[in-house]
Amino acid sequence: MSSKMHDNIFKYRSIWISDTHLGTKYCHADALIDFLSNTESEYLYLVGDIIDLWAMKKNVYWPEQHTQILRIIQDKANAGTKVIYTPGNHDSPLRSFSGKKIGNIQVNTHTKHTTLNGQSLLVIHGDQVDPMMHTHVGRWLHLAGDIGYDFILFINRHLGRIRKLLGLKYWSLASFIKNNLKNAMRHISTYEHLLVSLAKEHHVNGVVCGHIHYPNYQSINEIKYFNTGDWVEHCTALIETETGDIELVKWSDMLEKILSRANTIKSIAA
Ligand SMILES: [Mn+2]
Repeated sequence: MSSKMHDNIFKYRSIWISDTHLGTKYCHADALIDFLSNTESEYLYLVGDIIDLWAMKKNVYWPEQHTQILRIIQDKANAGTKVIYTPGNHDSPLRSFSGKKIGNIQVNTHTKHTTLNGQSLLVIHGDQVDPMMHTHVGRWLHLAGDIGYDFILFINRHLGRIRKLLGLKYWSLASFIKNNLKNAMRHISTYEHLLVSLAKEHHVNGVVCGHIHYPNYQSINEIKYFNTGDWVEHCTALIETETGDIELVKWSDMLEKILSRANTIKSIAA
């Protein structure tokens, strides 16, 4: 599927996306192009790690679709969508533009959004509170994230054989991963609580962030926590409906709706 299906535009008051990691091969660029082309909003928040300047230092991967994504965003800004970019740790050099505009795109390290029903939300990438960012474990986790699942699957396939060749006893990668998952879940929970504390310091009703690639929403101590997820794995976004409610949306679900609507029209026509 490609680009615009005009009859199926999803209209929202606000959209938040983060962690698209343009400039790496991990970005699901086709899905992101379709999402951006099939949605309209008054506000579009880019909640950090949009362009992965950090990864591009090591290796530049920039297919045509990545330019197209930036162009779609730019066109939206030029057409009147309020586009606000709150850079993350992978695009932190852009933080030096805080308070300024790049074209029609407003850059801020963090910002405040008020929903139609009066809820104030702090919008921030989130690495600012990440305690793991500066530890060995944190760096290792981030590195593992960068290497990705392909590598883990590759190891999984060959590890048993290699260990046998080396005369080592059986060692379960599965339980190793499970233990690491437990640590990861603890890390996520710590992160969520730290952002809620930050929201409290800013005297707001909630916080919208990204960074840990874990789409989620919940209330912690009466503060709303929203994480947009990412476009590396989940292809998710947060949206504010035209009545002021906030929802987590998945591109795959939206695509299914578009396709089933198209099929209904086709069968009516036939
Ligand atoms: Mn990040």
